[in-house]
Amino acid sequence: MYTPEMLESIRKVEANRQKNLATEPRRMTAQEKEDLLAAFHPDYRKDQFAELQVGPNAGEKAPLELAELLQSRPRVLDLMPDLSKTDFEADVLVIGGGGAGCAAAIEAQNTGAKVLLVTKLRVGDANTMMAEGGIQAADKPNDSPAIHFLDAYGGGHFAAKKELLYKLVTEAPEAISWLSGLGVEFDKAPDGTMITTHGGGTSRKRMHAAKDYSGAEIMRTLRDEVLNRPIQVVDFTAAIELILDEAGRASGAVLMNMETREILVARAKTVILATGGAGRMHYQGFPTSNHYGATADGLVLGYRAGAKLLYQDTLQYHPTGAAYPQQIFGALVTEKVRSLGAMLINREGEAFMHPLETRDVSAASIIRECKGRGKGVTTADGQGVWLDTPMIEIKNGPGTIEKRIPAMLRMFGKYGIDLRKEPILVYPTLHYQNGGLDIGTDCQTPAVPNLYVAGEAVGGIHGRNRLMGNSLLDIIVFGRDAGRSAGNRARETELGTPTLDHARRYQETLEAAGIDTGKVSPRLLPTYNSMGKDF
Ligand code: MEZ
Repeated sequence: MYTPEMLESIRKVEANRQKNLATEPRRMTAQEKEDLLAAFHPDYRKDQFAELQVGPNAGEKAPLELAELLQSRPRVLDLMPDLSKTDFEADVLVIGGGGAGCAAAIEAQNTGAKVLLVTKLRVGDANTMMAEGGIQAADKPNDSPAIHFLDAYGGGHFAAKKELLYKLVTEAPEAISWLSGLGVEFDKAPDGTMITTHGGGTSRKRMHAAKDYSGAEIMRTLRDEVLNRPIQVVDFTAAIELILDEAGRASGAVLMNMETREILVARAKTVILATGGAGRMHYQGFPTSNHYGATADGLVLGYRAGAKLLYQDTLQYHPTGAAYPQQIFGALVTEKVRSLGAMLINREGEAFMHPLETRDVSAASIIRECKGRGKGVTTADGQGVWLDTPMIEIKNGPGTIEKRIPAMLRMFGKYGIDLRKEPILVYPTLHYQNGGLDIGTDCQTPAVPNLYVAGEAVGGIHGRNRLMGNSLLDIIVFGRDAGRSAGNRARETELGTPTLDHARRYQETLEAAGIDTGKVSPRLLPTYNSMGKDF
C-alpha cells in the first residue's frame, strides 16, 4: 500500500525503533514552545487573518474565512419570512443536535419545559460523534479538580475564563456519573474501576474512554435519551437567523428545510445555540476531522444578534490527522494512539518531540519537521510524519491495539495498512474552534438576554488551546447547564413581539462600511462542487 519512497523511510523507522523507545525526547521548555508556535503554528500567520469591521468584535482579528462569513449579507433578508405565522412554538428552542444540544434538551425537559430541538442534518450528525479518545474527569484518588484546572489552564495559555474552567473541572466527575447512568459503556478494569489514560498536557491519567469511539458511544446514548422523551425533534432543518423580541431578547429562530428550502418560524421563550464547530470552513486550506455540517452557524447567528465572540482567532489543528492514504485525508487519528505509546518520527527515523506535548505545540512541531526542516514524508496531498504505532504493542503487549483502538485498526486496515506492524502517516488537521460566543456561568450571553450557548460554539472555556477530552466534557457540563438555565428562565418569560430588525440593521451597517462579500450567511454546508457555489 505504501509507495517505494515511503517503504524506504519505514525501514529507517524500524531500524531506529528500539533506540527511540529507549530515549524518549524531553519535553520542551516554555520558551522553546513559544518560539515554535510563533514560527510554525497556523494561528500565528498574520496574512491569514482579517480585522472585523462591524459587529461586537469590530477591530479584532478573525480568520479570513470566518471574517467573510460574519460580514456577509444575512441570508434571511432575501427570504422575507412571515413572522405573524408560527410553525413551531416551545418554551425552549435548542438549535443543534450534537452532544451539547441533546444534553441541553434533556435537562431543559427535566425542568418541565416544552422543548423543540432543530438540527440541520440528523440528531447525532455532529463533532461529538467523531470524537474518539475520551473525556476527562478527575475522579481517581491521585487526582483532583484543582489539578485538572491547572493542566487545562496552562495548556490553554492561561487565557481560559477562570469561572468557566472552574465549572468544567468541578462538575466533571458528576458528568461521568450522569453519562454512566444513562448507559454509556466506559472501559472498565475487571474490578469495575474506570480505565483512564493520559492525554497531551495532562499530569494525571483522567481520560475515560469507550475504546476509540468514545464520542459515538456518548452520542448514541444521548440521542436515544432525547428520542425517548417528549422532546420535539425537527431534523434536516437549519436555523438561518435568530428572532429577537421588542426588548432585544432571543425569542425563536427562522428555519429553513434543507430539502425543500421551505422557510419556517419557530417561537420560543429562550433559545440555546448548540451548533458546534467550523472545521468545514477549511481555514488556511487545512483538511478537517469535523462532520459535514461544521460551518460556524451559531457564531454567525449570535454575532449578528449582538453577542460577543471570544478568541475567534484561535483554532485547534489536531496534530494527527491521517495524511495517507488519500481516501481518509484529514480524518482523526486519536491522540489516544500517542497516549498508548506511539511516537512521532520523521522521514529519517528520528523521534523529534515528546509524544504528549499539548496539541498546539505538537501540531507546530510536526509542521516544523515538514516545512522548516525538510524531514517530512512526501505524499500526493502534501507531507506527513510517521506515528510509530507498532511501539504500542511493544510497550503494552500483543492485542492492545485491537482492544483499545479498534476503530483506528479498522480505518487503516481498509486500505491495507496494519498499524500493528507498520507506522501510519499523519499531519495536522483542522479539529476544533477554541473560540466562540462569550457566556456567563449560566451559559447565557451577556449581551442578548435569553440566548444561551453550549458546546463548541462557546469561547473562553479552554482559553487559546484545548486539551484532549475536555470538549466531550464541556458539551456535557455546559450543555446540561444551558438546558437547566434556559428551562428555568422560560418559566419567567412571556413571548414578546417577534422581529428581525437586528438583521436589517446589521446589513445597513455593512453597507455603511462599504462591505459586500457577494455572499450570504450562515453558509449551512461546505462548498465542494466544481462551481464553487454555496448551498
Ligand atoms: O478531545 C478531543 O478532541 C479528542 C478526544 C480527540 C482525540 O484525539 O481522540
